Amino acid sequence: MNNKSKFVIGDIQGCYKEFKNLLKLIDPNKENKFFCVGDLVNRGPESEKVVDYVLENKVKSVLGNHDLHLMAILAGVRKHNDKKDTMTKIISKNKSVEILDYFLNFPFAKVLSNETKKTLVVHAGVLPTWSIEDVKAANEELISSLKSNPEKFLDQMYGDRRKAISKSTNKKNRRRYLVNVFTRMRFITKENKLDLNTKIKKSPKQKYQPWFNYKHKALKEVDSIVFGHWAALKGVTNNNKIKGVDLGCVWGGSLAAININDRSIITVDSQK
Ligand SMILES: [Mn+2]
Repeated sequence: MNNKSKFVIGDIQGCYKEFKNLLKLIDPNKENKFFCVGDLVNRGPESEKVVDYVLENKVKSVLGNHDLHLMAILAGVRKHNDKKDTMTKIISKNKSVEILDYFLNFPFAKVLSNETKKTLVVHAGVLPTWSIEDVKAANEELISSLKSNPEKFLDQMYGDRRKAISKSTNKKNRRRYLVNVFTRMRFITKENKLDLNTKIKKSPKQKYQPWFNYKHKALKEVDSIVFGHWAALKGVTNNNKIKGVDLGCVWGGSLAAININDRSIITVDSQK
C-alpha cells in the first residue's frame, strides 16, 4: 500500500476488535496516518480499550457527541446512563484527568491535506453557508471556550438549540447551536434551522433536508467533506464530494476507513 495514504476512520464507538482489524489493513506499519471522525466510545463493548489505545498511540480525532458525553462524565458534570451508556470501565480506571486532558486536544473540525487534496473532517456536519474560514472560526470559538473552562462548557453544552443565531446573541445559546451543528446535525432548513430528532434517512418534515443536500460554500476551498454520526445512511449521500463514513459498526454493520487521496473505502465487518 502507498505509504503516503491517509485515512479517515468512521465511528468506532467502543468496537475495539474491529478497530484493530481495520488498522491492520490501513496502517500495518503503525505510521499513524489516520484520523478519526469522532464517537470513539459508547454503545459498543470495549470503549475502555479504545481509549487506552487512543492515548497510548496519540490517535487524532474530531469530537463527536459521544466523546463530549464521556468528557462531561469525566469532568463530573454529567452522569453515566447505565441503561444506555457502556463506559463504566473507563470511569472506574481512575484516569479521568488524563483522558479528559487528551480529549481536550481534539477539535470540532479539521482540514487534512494530502498531496494536492484537502479534506474537511467533522463528526456530524457543517452549515452550507460556511466558508472554510467560517468553519475554522466556529471551531476556534468552541475550542477556546472549552479549554478555558471545561466543566462550564461541558455542563452548558446540552440543549436542543435549533435556531441559527448570530454572533451578537447569547453566547451560551450560540455555543449550543454550534455544538449541535458539528456533532449532532442531520437535517436542516435553508435558514439553517436544525431538526435534532430525526435519525432515519428522510425527515417527515418537507422543509428539512439532509445538511449535505445543500450547496456548500466550503467546497470551493476543499475537495471533500468527510463525516460520521449518521449510521442509517450507510454512507450514501449521493454527493461525490461529501462522504459519510459511519457504516454502523456498533449496530452490526461495518467499520470503515476512507482514503482521502482517492476516496476509496476499506471496511471490516462488525463482529456482532
Ligand atoms: Mn454521533
